[in-house]
Amino acid sequence: MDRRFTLAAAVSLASVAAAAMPAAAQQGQVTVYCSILEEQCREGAAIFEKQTGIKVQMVRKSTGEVYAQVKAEASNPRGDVWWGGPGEPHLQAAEEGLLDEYKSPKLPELHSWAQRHAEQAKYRTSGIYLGALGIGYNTETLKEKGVAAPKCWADLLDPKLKGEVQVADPSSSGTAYVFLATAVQMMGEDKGFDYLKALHKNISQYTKSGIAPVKATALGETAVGIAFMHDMLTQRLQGAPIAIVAPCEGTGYETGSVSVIKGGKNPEAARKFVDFTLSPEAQDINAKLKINSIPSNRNAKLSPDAPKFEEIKLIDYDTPRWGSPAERSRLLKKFDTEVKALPR
Ligand code: S7P
Repeated sequence: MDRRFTLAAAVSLASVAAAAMPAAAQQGQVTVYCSILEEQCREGAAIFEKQTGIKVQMVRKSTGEVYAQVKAEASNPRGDVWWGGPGEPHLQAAEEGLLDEYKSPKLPELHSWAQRHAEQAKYRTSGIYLGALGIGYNTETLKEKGVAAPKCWADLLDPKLKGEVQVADPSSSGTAYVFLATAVQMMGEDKGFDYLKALHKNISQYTKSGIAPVKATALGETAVGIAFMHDMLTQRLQGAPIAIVAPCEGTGYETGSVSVIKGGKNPEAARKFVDFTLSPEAQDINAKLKINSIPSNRNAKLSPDAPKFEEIKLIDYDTPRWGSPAERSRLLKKFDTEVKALPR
């Protein structure tokens, strides 16, 4: 038999067989712990699978929950990538040796703030978006209750708002941790905790996820929610009677992050997924879903509706400091014992 013919036939048969196989079987898989919103996670997975043929196993959890899971799984990591959520839990995980260093070739396409974030983290996490923290209130509910519209953090202490303010729990939610760190940084630790204790009297519940207070405000289940301004804007663009406030005293902000989990089973696919999250294709998902955080890739679409950072009084928020293991663990413990445990 002609050996060349046999080889050529074998190669061509193999290509036919490969073409008939599902793309995922050819390219492997990646497990992504996703801390942005469910709809963003789903859309991202679909685009990435189509682009690469790599099958995405997506698990959506709040940022603090993913941090706890990655830590608990450290001796046998099950996740490959951690996509999204404020930077502090990512930084804590990085410092604790739970994340891999990865210098994505996409980094030069990013805004300088995102490049700085990656550099400060020794490339164990990278910045994908910015979002400013704010107050949202349901205009109809507030009117019914005869409460003046809040303009400042201090206004949320109004006794008329008893049981009418929602924010998430900072242990599970990255959003709420940014709120806790903002209060401490803006007011000083003692006054910040005094404020949180006073606010506690008006809190109806500390929700697990950061987005829950936004949805509750949109539905009028709570009069006031504390969360990222762009998430409240999404609800307003969908017709909810939500007004958005950049607090008069100033506010903090998040650096949304992405990281490769150390010891994951699919490191190559993980790095590809990180490259994807830093690309305009992934970051444009936000514009499509009307989620108006500020993308880190200079070529990604910035929605004209996005909250204008230059018009918001931002504090000099120190993400690396509040993301250090010592500070984050200490603040969370103090919040649990000195604020959450208080009667209301
Ligand atoms: O991209 C929208 C966004 O809200 O998703 C993340 C998410 O809400 C964080 O959830 P937790 O607070 O529950 O951890 C935010 O980082 C981001 O702005």
